[in-house]
Amino acid sequence: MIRAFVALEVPETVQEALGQIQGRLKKMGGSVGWVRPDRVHLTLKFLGSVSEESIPPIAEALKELSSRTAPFELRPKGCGAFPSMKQMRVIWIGLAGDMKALSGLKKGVEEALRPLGFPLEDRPFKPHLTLGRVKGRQRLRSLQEGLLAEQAFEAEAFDVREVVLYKSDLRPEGAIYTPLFRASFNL
Ligand code: 2AM
Repeated sequence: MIRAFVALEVPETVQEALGQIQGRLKKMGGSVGWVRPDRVHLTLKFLGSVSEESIPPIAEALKELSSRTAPFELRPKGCGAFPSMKQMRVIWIGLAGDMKALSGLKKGVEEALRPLGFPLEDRPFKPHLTLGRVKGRQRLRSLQEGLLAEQAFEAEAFDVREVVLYKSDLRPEGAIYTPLFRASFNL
């Protein structure tokens, strides 16, 4: 079985800016599993464990969706924590730009994969880039203050031109994500 998800890649220029904000937040201390900047992505749909045979139809469905999708622009902007700043389990970077196109793409992915047996997501879509996952409560106050000080964070805008089907391998040192299939937008 393959642990799979559909996501958008972020370009290197953005990864660098994410590495910089991570560096500043790391100084606040705390126990956080920081996502390596080159592994940061925008998840559209987590598929869970899928069989090897189901990869080609998933790829085909994403290809069909991409053939009627136009490129659009996104810009990393702001930051916060899930489920809340107080509870802080996931530290994220927000997104601005063509949010309508992004929501449309998310909906398109849901609809494309539904016939393959993937149930529609019932939680609202909260587009984000996960920067780190909080592992312990120590120095949490300092981390919260650090994150509040970064509210004005922005990185360079980038064009979204494809969706990527990823394989995720869970490792003690952090998950490894490998692209299995890229579906380029064709409009
Ligand atoms: P994230 O986008 O908030 O980081 C690969 O595991 C990606 O799928 C992660 O980046 C993760 O969240 C997202 N994801 C969504 N639902 C998940 C789940 N139930 N288990 C693991 N990852 C999930």
